[in-house]
Amino acid sequence: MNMNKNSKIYIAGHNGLVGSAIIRRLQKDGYTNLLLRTHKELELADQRAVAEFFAKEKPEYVFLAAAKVGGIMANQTYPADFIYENLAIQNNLIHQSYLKGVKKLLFLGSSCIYPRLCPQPIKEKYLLSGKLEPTNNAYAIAKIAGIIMCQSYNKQYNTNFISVMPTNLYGQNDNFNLDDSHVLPALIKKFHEAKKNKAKEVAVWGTGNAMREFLHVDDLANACVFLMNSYNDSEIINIGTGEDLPIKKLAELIRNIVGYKGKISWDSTKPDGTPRKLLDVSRLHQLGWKHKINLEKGIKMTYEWYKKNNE
Ligand code: GFB
Repeated sequence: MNMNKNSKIYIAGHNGLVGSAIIRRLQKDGYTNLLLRTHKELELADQRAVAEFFAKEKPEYVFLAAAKVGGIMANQTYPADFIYENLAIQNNLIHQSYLKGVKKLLFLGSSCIYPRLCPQPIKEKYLLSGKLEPTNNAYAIAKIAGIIMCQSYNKQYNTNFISVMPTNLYGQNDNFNLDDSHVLPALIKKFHEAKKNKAKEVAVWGTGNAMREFLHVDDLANACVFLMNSYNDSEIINIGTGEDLPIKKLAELIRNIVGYKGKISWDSTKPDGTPRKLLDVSRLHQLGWKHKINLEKGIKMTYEWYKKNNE
């Protein structure tokens, strides 16, 4: 079931953080027949449009990297958008992949699907063993529905739809808009602007005690191509580094990389979210895959990209 270099591969969401990294990886590996559509060209929430697209283009492999995503505040503010748009997109893409005989589909979930207080590091088998984190349960339920949908189609229709669960991601092409971004890009932007404007202090959200794991998106793309070519099991599989750190340490690391000399203040009116969500990546390691980009190097790469593309 491995892709060959001229397989017709559709990357849904190719302009996003994950989709654009998967494109870079596939092109580097010599896959030449990539099928792409921008959001303007194809509304993935539109069932008829997606059915017509699949009938016309007949992709053989699908990376389902299109989703409505965002950080903790975006999830808390727009839960209806998160659940509606993600269910609509994945329902259409998974169902059409089945109807049109797609050879294999890779569905991207997220580490927020796991229970808020499950044992750490989190094993795939802990899914649905407890209450979800309230700040993002709409998004999490949508992603869990996508997982169960892939597993149900595999069972009933003998499809080959795999579901991968990445930890928090960062890297080039991330969203740096402070209202709906994730923490790492938000802090790069905050410290960069504070340095430029000689601000006295930077407000960081929460208490800083929440622990997070961060994987560079180039490593994620590498893992997705590896799993598309080697993993054919319905069980979900975690993708991460297996290391985490407190937001407090992350803030100090980014402040030093940016070279900001001012103070850090803590805005406790903002939520910490789940106290910890470190993934157990031993199953992925047993398959022979390990991340390559460590956090400090990854942040430096991302900051260089940010300065070149946002100034
Ligand atoms: O990255 P983040 O928004 O998402 O927040 P989650 C991570 C931690 O960073 C929280 C803190 O404890 C935030 O309070 N933080 C500190 C900040 N300063 C900032 C800031 O300026 N911006 C942001 N955004 N956070 C998301 C889920 O949870 O994880 C998504 O809501 C998705 O659905 C994603 O699953 C991977 O890691 O808390």
